[in-house]
Parts: sequence; structure tokens; C-alpha cells
Amino acid sequence: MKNTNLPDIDRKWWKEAVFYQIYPRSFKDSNGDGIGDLQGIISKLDYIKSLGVDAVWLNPIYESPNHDNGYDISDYRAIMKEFGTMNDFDIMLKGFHDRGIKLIMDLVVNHCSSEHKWFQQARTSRKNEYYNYFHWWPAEKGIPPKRWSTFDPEANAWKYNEATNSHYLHYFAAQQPDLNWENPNLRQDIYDMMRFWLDKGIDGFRMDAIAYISKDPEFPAMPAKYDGDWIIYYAHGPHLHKYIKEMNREVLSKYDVATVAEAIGTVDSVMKFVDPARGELNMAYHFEGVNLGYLPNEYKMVGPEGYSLLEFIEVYSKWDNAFAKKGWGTIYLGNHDQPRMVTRWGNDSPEFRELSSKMLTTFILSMGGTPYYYFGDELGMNNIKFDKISDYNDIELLTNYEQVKAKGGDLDRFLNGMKISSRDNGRTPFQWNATANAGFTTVKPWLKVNPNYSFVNVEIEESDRNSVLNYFREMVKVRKSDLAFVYGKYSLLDTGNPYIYAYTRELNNNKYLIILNFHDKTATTNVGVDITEIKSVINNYLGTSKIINKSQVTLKPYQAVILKIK
Ligand code: TEU
Ligand code: CA
Repeated sequence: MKNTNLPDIDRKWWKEAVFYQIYPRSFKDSNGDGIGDLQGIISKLDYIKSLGVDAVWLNPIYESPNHDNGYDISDYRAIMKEFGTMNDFDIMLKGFHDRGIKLIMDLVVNHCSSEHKWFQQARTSRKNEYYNYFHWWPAEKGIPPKRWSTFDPEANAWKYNEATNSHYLHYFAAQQPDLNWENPNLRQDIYDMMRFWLDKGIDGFRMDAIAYISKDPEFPAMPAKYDGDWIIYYAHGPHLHKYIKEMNREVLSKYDVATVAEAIGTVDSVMKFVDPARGELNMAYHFEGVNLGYLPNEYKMVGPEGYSLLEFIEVYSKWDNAFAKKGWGTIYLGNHDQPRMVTRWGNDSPEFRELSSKMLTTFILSMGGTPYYYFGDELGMNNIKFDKISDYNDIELLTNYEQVKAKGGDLDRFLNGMKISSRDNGRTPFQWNATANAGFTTVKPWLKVNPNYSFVNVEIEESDRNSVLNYFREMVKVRKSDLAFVYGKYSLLDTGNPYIYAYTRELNNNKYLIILNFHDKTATTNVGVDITEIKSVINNYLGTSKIINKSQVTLKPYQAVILKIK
């Protein structure tokens, strides 16, 4: 590792780490029920180690009726039966730590499951001690003020409960009642639960929907300026940062752990979570990048033109600049809420799937902010593109389908759009080898396996020096070879080029030039200085055809290169 003498920089393990996200339901099934599990992960620890990653983020593995695949938690201190036992968890955690890999867990505390004992109690009577663990609108006050829900067929975030003659609030599905953070007892219960996991030795939390936890208990009418943008209203609760500061004081500050907020919002609002002077969280991820290219007023529909690279560059540059001043960001293109990155941001045609996967990997691992790399992207896995609604599992997709149907909307158009954007595209089983079900399971998997597993899989890619998998490993090594890729200054080059994204990362005397062709045709960029004499660090095309002519660089379709300048 170069550039380690950095007196002015606040070095932290979580800034220098490459995170690898695992969706446990789809990683590896160990007991033949078609569902990935903890023993499955344990059996693949050496594979994870071989990637060179430093930390793993696991999606929720707590007890859950799985209306939203683990994001509806019925017991925060137990492991989901389908995934295994607490003993399996302890073995897995030790297995990661023995290999020098840290583990962060999902913290889902905006809501719990309607089957959680708190809610089961709360719904029995207004006098129950858990009633105020949730948000209620008493029926005698009339119809509750409009609140939208993401996962509700009627998009209504209130649901009537007969025993209490009141409506409870659920920003997500009706099976996911929102927790009432106004109640100090609830907050203390959450903090205890966090200590339970931290005392087991986990290395931090990814905080689900954390921006939504504070609500005005009066439930005033939503201000008109948020019309159509209610998510932004939800992310601006009056006591949000008071709660996060308290959580930091009472729990997080006592441990050397990493925290990352799922924080929708503007630069200014997201910065509040991670400005070190405020004592809240470490990292945040924004949604502006992953939401690019969607048509307005429609659910996740990419327009015929796709997305604009110029907008993409503008958004990622803006966030990089903000975090260069203070705080710390993240960089990602895929996760369990997103389609496969190569389909959405690259090109998954047979000709370009591998090249554009490698190009996007070069982007993620050379940018500022901590990379969160989604499992399967290292193989170049792409969207499965289901034709039929019956193939889907995801509650978000199914409820949106119901909404379109109820409005008499165009269901074919909806299903076509979902081939690009639906979350299930990113949740299909991991592809280990070319045997039945990609070696993920011996029985019918919970979600269909992408038929391209016969040639997109770990086993085949291990044996190919130039595979997407081995390129990922090489690129992880590049990131770790010089702290310039972590702490280095980012400067955009050739602004206005609609095909090529070019920038430098620079620290002390080391300067790297990253040039990425996002286009399916040859394209040229002018980087402004003569670079004839410089050294190649990585290139996703083989061979050494001349691509540099003084300051002009000509790249083949989806070509990615990193060059070292000084
Ligand atoms: O997502 C929070 C969230 O705001 C989602 O609506 C997200 O924007 C959407 O899924 C994008 O398609 C988190 C989790 O990441 C998600 O998997 C859960 O379903 C959701 O919270 C509820 O817990
Ligand atoms: Ca299983």
C-alpha cells in the first residue's frame, strides 16, 4: 500500500474497506429447501475471502414472516428459522473474523413486523403498555390525514384496527407497522437490541430507512410543497437527528464500528447524518444516482432513451465534492433494491455484458466514498427479465402491479419496464457452477435462477484469467495498492463528453487517470495533458493497441483504463 503517511487525514478502517453485500436468501442453500442460509454462507467463506473484500453487509437474517424478505422483523434477537440458528450465526461471525473480514448487519427500526410481540400486544387495547410503541390515529377523530405507503395496494399508509378503534401507520406494507420513536421506552428497547448484537462482536450496522423514523405525532396535513415527493417529507421528521445523536451517545460511541445510513434526500439533508462534528453516523448512501433515468410520475420506468451519462457524471461529481469537504459517502450501483448493474447502467447484450461489467466495476472501485459491491455483480450477472407476473416475489412489485391494474393502466407496459428496474432482478440465486440450479440448491429455488448460469458462474470464471470475476479481484487490488483511490482528490476531465467519463484521483505525488467509455461505440476524449509516457494500471481489453495520442485517448466500446501519471 502506497501513500500511508497521511498526517492530515483521519484514517478509518471503514473508509478504506471494500464492502461486499450478500442477500442471504440467494447466496447458497445448504439444506435443500431452495432458500439460501447461514450454513451456505459458512461453506463459501473462502470464496468471499478470495475476492479480497474487507467487510460484508448481510441483509436481515432475523426472525420474520418474510412479507418483505426479512425487512419485517418479528424477533430482533433470533435468527430466521429458514436461515439457521444463533449457533450458526456465531460460527459464521467467527469464520468471517478468522479471515480478517468484518461483518455489518441490517438494522431495521423504522418499522417491525405486525407479528412482533410488541404489535401483537399493542393492537389488543389502547391501554396496553405497547400501544404507544406504534403510531395511531383514533377513529373518533375522523379519517386520518393522507399518508402514502410504498408497499400497499391502495398506497394508503393507515390501516384500521378494530380492537383499538384506531388506524395504525405503515409507510411500507400493512405487515410493517411503523415504530413510534417519540416513546423513550421504545428507543431504549432498540438500543438494548443494538448492544446485544454489538456485544456479540459484529462490526456495525447498515441502517434501513433510517431517515423516516421521526414523525410529527399530530400528523398535520402534508405541506403542499411535498406533493408528489412524500418520500422527502418522510425523510425530514422533526426529531430525526435528536434520535440519531442519542443513539450515538448511548450505543455507537461505545464501540469501534461502522454505520451507514440509507438516507434519501438532498446533499444538505444527507450531510447531517455524517458530518463528524454532529456525532451521528459514519457513511450514507444517496439515491440520486440510482434513480436517474426514470420517467416522472411513474413507478421505476426507464424512458426509451435510457439515462444520460452527462447527468450521471453530474450527480456523482456533486456528491463526491460534497463529501470531499466533510463527512463520508459511499459508492454503489447495485443492491437488493436495484436491478443488476450491468443491465441498468451497462449493456447486457452477449457482445458487451462482460466488458461493460468490468467497466462499471472500474468505476465503483476507483471513485471516492466506500464501495458497496453487490454479490453476483463480480460474475457479471444480469437481469433475468421475467415475462409473467407469477414469476415475481417482491412485495413492492406486486403491490405496484395491483395499483396499475386497479387504475386500468397498461400492464404490458408495466411488465416491460420491470424487466429493467424490478428488485427481483437483483435477487435471483447466485450462480456457482453449471450444474442444475447453478449449484445454488438441489431443489426448486425460491426465485428462478437466471438461465445464463451455464456460462455465467464462479466455476467457469475461476478458470478464465480474463473473466469478470478475476477482473473484479484485480480491481480490488488496484484500489488497495494506493490510498489515492480512497482519500485522493477527484477531478473531472473533459466535461461535456456524452460518452466518456474521465477523472483523476490524486494524493501526494501519485496521480491516476481513470477513463471509462459508457458507449457501445468507439469514443474519444481529450484529457488536456500529454500522457504519452504514462503507465497502464488496468485495462478491460486485452492487447496493447495504441489508444493514446498525446492528450487524446480513444477507447473501444465500454473500454475502461486506469493510467498512472506521476
Ligand atoms: O428500503 C427503503 C426504501 O425507501 C425503499 O422504498 C426503497 O427505496 C425501494 O425499495 C427502492 O425500490 C429499505 C430496504 O432496503 C428495502 O429492501 C425494504 O423493502 C424497505 O426498506 C422496507 O424495510
Ligand atoms: Ca436452506
